[in-house]
Amino acid sequence: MKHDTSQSLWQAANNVLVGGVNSPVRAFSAVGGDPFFAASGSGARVRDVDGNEYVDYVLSWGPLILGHAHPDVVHAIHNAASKGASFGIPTENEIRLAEKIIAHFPAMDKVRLVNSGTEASMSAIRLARGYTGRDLVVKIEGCYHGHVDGLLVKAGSGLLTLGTPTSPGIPESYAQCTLTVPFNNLEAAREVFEARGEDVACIIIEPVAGNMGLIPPGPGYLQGLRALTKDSGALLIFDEVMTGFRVAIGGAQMRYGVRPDLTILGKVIGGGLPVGAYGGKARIMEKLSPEGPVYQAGTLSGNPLATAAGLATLTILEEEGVFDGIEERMTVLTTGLHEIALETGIPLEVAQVGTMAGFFFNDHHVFDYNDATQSDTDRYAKFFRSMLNAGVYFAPSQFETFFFSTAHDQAAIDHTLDAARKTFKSL
Ligand code: KE4
Repeated sequence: MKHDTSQSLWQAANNVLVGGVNSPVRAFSAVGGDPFFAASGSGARVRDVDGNEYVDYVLSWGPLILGHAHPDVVHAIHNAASKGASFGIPTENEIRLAEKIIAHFPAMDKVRLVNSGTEASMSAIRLARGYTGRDLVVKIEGCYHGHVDGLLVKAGSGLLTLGTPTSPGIPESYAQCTLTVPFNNLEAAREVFEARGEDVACIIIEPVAGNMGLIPPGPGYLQGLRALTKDSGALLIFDEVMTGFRVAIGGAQMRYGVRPDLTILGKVIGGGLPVGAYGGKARIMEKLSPEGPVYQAGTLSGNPLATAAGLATLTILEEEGVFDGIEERMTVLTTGLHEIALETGIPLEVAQVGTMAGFFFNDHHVFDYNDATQSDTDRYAKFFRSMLNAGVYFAPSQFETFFFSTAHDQAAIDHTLDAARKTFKSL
């Protein structure tokens, strides 16, 4: 594959953009080599500036559940743009998108649209603190909720030890309000709530972890967190930025039958344009400005182009059989990958939940962050580069998830499995 144009753009990018990118994971640091530059996308495939084509399993990190440049989404954006890009005045589509979200997420009476998952997480936590009058936040080790100061925190030495920042620029005082517990460990969470429950404003979790690779919740885990928070008066926040409209059309809360107090959404609800959202019961949401005292605002929140793209996406996704079709076809791929690994004797832990999946080069069951970090990241990097050279683009990190769309047809699956057969032999 030729990469001359990508290479020259990469040089230019590094002159003016930090690390050549606008989001760190795009720099391919975890897998080596330099990123390609996207020129266009169509359906399941993305084409780079040198004309190389790849079956795309990153799909802009989840949003493109209808694939690239779906005609209905393109038309919706074009139609909205022809009437004006932004007003900063209420528009009807903000109502219609919120109505659709609430129809699929009955744990929400009201929604606030924002511009990113990070903004939604940050705002939901402020609302939880404002509603409960408490300061402590419990987060789950390995879960990611955007670059929120108080959540870029690693576990303290003990379960009950307040966190320490994982990034410079975050005051110790911020981390001192965050406790971190392991994923899938209800006992650890129980210990925190027994010791500090009355000070805990909320626990925030990716109900299916997607940012340490993909790790589903163990049996009863989410239900257990629901009970703990109910007893202590803390709010349960499901960060469904990735899992919303992905692990089920109603997200993890539909799939596992657990209703959180606040839900965070993003990605799919914007159809590829910048959207985040958070919502919950009216008694909580009414604390938010302008109804209540908890302040949050945004110039481009509910932007007409983004709401149009989101509405077009959800309208197709909720059509009879569309979501199930994606899930069923993705199972053909994940089953095929697992079979190839078995045939070649390469230990591969594969997990699929709905229309998202992950795999670890690991010979143990991966149950939490500690297990995930035991995976063979060098082997993942080799896998990634070999598959990329064969025209298949998986996430440029072992600790990410991959996604499917309505556009990933049998031809895309066959191409991927053929490439995997050759790749696994080289690992
Ligand atoms: P954004 O601020 O990037 O829109 O959303 C942050 C976020 C919040 N919650 C969850 C569960 C998320 O997965 C994310 C963002 N996901 C990453 C992929 N692991 C986005 C890719 C990137 O950072 O460039």
